[in-house]
Amino acid sequence: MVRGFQSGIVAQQGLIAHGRGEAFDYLFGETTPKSSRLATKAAVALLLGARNPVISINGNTAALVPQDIVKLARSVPAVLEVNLFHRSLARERRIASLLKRNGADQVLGLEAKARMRIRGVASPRRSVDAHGIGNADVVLIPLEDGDRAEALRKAGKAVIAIDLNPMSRTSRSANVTIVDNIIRAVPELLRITLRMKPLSKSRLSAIVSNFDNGKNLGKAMQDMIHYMQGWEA
Ligand code: PTJ
Repeated sequence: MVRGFQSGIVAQQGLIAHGRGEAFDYLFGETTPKSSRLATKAAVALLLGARNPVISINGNTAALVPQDIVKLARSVPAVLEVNLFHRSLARERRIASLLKRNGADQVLGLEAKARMRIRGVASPRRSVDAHGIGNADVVLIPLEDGDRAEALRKAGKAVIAIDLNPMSRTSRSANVTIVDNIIRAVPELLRITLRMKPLSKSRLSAIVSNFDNGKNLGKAMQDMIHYMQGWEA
């Protein structure tokens, strides 16, 4: 993250956000909670069943999992779009070129002409690519702010969040929340995508319908409590 900051990929605020995430990660013993395995399957079912799936990329995501996020986009396949909270054209360009160096053919989010606005978002994240997030039915938003997660839902999109805080507004407003560190969650999404690819559309949609995000977030809290109860100095 420090290297990502020094090379202009990560925003200053991204370092603080990372610390917030790490604090929660300690409460899970820095391992993938059991509850997130179910969420990962539901997320993959949503991605594989989508017409226009898009993966939204911010500075932290680009710095932490540049290679695996590109591999995930290729294997679904899904579109990659740079969408920053603390927006700057220079950082957008650096992130897009980092993704391209890691194998991405196309990265949306930089073309000023293609911009459209998502209603109800005050931050610069409201501006999205009309051919990317604007046209998406399913959007994966790692480390997102609550306003845009809610606005994407209101715009009729299915939202998949990756967020270590099970109580955040983003976690609560997503259709599927993977409560895990992005450095473990994305490789796992990739592994499960390759495994679930042969499943039929009806099987994928059954997996999505059987998933209850509110209930699963409750399980994530239980996972956290369970870890802390078993901890001895
Ligand atoms: O690059 P930008 O300009 O788009 O900015 C990105 C940040 C992350 C700075 C921006 O989106 C932000 O401020 O996000 P928040 O509101 O802090 O939300 C980030 C959420 O991600 C918080 O709930 C953190 O607990 C969580 N988080 C932080 N690091 C990780 C994480 N979740 C999973 N894995 C992590 N490594």
